[in-house]
Amino acid sequence: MAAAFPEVSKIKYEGPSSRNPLAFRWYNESEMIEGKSMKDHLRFSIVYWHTFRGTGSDPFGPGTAIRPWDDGSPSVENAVKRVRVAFELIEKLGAPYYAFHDRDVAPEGANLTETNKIFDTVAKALKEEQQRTGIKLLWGTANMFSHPRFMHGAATTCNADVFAFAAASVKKCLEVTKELGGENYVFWGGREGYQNLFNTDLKREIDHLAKFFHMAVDYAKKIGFTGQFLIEPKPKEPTKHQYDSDAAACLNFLRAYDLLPHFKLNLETNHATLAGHTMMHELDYTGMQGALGSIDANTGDVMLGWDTDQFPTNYYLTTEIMLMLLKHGGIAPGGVNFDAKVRRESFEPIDLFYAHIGGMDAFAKGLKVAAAIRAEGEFDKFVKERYSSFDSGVGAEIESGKADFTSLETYMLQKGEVSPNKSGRQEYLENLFNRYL
Ligand code: XLS
Ligand code: NI
Ligand code: NI
Repeated sequence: MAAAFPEVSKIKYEGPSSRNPLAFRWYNESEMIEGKSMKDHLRFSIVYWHTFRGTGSDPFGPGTAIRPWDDGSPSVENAVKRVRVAFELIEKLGAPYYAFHDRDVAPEGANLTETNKIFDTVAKALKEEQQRTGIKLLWGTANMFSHPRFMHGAATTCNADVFAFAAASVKKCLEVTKELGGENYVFWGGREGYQNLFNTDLKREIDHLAKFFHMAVDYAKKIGFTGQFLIEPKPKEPTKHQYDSDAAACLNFLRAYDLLPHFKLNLETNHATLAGHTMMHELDYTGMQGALGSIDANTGDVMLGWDTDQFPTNYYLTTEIMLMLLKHGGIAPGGVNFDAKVRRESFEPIDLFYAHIGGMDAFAKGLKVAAAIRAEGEFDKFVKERYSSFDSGVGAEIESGKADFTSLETYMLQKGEVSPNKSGRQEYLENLFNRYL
């Protein structure tokens, strides 16, 4: 097959002074940072859905994207042709991973048997390309939100047949993910939520969701799939309330239903924003509980309150993210997965390269800045000092469990008033952060 991007050769690192828009200025995959290569820190992954299936459509109009290799048909031939193009792009970008939904790579057939057969055919092509290029599958997932049958949800539907269909979809997708060596398996609960509590049995739906996840864990064990299970929190869109609304809600659900040993979280920047949190918050909250699994790298638009899934280009954001990934011991076996799309106006194939190069560079720069911040240790020193009253005396007694209300009252009656508070120095610290950028 002729190259889809003949005008683009392998994207190279040319350094910060490069003026070549088809080169990396920061992403130098073999550069060592904190004893590990950039490639191993970042574990970049390209998504199949936005990059190879995105058309640029929005609620106000149809797609605009020009994709000369794609005839737009739901044929198997077209799906296989797309696989070749996908791997050409991923290889030229030098990303080590990719991720897909079952329905991104393979169209549905007339019935489940046929659908599964088509999936196997496309999976064969994916495997060939993985072997040819060395590119690996970061995660697979089943799309259980696009087809009309999932209108009331998948695992949280009111229709038991739909639950069964969803189970069959995940079973098949787990088998294919295993066959392709996928290192994780993701659940984003597209329609697992509600629009109206007047028609919803909240408890029953959430119980069903937990049952569904336990079935997935059992089946993975049965077939020997050892990849990490991940849940991807998102508060709204498409439903007005998603059950996996943010990291705290997911972790509470997993703990309540005895699923925490089997799941971690896949955190997405734009979802954190929609939940009213910063990505840094979601990462730290999840990381402190040992549940940080992977990230979907993107960003929203400050002027738009929806999941615009734009490519991240803001160094401040990527530095905050990388600070958290380094703090919590890295992202493997997860990765930095570009769940991001070129905007409707960027409709030419070459825009796919500009977008990914910018995102990869932003994360590489963020990694370098985060490592510099950590090397000097100013923030750590400040935070340590801020809590130093808990290192000895009454603070140490509180932390060690020696103190109780009575002993603390005795202490305070004696002392009369607290030691003076110290400034939080927020502006000082924000200025310090900018010094590294
Ligand atoms: C949608 C989600 C989705 C998941 C995979 O908002 O981000 O793309 O990552 O189902
Ligand atoms: Ni996502
Ligand atoms: Ni999203």
